[in-house]
Amino acid sequence: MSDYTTKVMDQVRAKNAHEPEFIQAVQEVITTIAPVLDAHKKYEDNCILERITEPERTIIFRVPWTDDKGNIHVNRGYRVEFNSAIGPYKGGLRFHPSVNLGILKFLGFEQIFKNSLTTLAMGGGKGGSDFDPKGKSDREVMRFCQSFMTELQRHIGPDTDVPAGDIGVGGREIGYLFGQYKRLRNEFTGVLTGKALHWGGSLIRPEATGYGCVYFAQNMLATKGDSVEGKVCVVSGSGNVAQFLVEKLNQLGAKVVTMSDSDGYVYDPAGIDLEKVHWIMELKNVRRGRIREYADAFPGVQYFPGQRPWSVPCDCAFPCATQNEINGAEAATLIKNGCKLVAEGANMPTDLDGINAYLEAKILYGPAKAANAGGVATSGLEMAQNSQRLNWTSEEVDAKLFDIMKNIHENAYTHAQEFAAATGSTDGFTNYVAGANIAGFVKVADAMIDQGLV
Ligand code: NDP
Ligand code: 2IT
Repeated sequence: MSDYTTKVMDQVRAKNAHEPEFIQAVQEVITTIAPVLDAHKKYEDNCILERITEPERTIIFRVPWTDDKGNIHVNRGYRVEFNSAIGPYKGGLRFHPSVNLGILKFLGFEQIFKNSLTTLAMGGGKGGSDFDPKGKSDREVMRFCQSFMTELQRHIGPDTDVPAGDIGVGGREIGYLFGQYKRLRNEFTGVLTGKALHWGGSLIRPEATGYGCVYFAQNMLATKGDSVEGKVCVVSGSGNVAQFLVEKLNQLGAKVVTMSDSDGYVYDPAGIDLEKVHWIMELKNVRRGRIREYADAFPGVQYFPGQRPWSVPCDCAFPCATQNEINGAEAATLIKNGCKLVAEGANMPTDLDGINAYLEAKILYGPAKAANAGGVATSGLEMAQNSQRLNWTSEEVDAKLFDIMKNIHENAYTHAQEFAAATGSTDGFTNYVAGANIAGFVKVADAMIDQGLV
């Protein structure tokens, strides 16, 4: 690290001492963009790192709501409006008991560079609440969403800040949030993405993160003349991202042997085929059940309570649950068992030791902000359709998603090669972490310089 990056990293640690996930996300970016900072002094002269690591605005608010028995509950709501250099703030809302400011700052920070990579005009933001939708009735979730939006509505808008879903926020929650926004503001606009199809949503948005992640994996494999066909795949999670990722892997001829939730994982040596993954969609999205029920429903399946799936031998791994779900030891186990590709559907699922293990082993590693950018990219396509008051066909949206993922791969690949010596991208290896971070950073940093000290 240079003097400049060391100084900024020290400042970030001191200022955000109680936010380990945020510090981790910043460290990953700052250490890998060092070559471009060394090559172009304008970034240091304009204090870009100091500015880009500080959110433009952070909103924290009380969310009071009543349960079905009339008891009062109070949760904390957040929106981190991190960076608007290249477009309105854009990023999901997460409802999960673990949510705190540090986690949302890491997610918002990642979103800046991810959105930049999509090629669309979107700044970075993230929000959410420590509310736990699990075990709540639809009416309780509705009352919570209405209370949350009653405050959030004054801070967002289709040209200001456009939230979407993330963990714990799917079609049901987006519906309740949109309804309350419309009622309070008396306007029907594209203020949220992930809407249902018959009131402004885009075809393929539910599928986009999972499909996009597989397209990214295909692009990485193509550089080796290979494809996902016939590959044994280990997947974590069983929510939105994991479901459609497993669907696409099946469509392309891969075999998926695990899925999980926060209670444990299932191992199905026969493969979680299309019929089985559609059963999981019904289990998770309609009955809101647990993954362990899969082991009772299908023969030959083992359930491992309290464990993550990374000890299962595989060709490819797709973490699609949450941050830091693969540590250094788990990454080493994956590699030892023959894993040749990791593509991240979740945000920051691998810790810094794990990333180093992938890079040392020189496997194909698609970091989150590149590999899972298909979701927010398709949100950008939903915004475009809303602005035009038109709906594109699923073939049109999927083709655009496919092209965007190809471009993101190319962009990360090219930037890794441009700084080959510094990123270790030699002898046929590509450091996509460095490539994606540099490509995402340069566009935002140059826009910040153009727009002056704001
Ligand atoms: P969902 O809420 O639909 O599903 C989340 C899945 O991950 C569930 O299976 C859940 O299990 C599991 N999970 C959540 N938290 C934990 C935890 N602490 N430990 C173990 N398992 C956990 O969310 P998504 O599928 O939308 O999101 C999954 C990941 O993908 C997140 O990292 C998200 O930020 C990222 N992402 C999502 C995008 C999107 O468009 N939705 C876009 C890009 C990234 P359980 O049911 O037990 O909680
Ligand atoms: O992490 C992410 O990119 C998302 N949760 C999707 C954000 C969006 O605005 O669609």
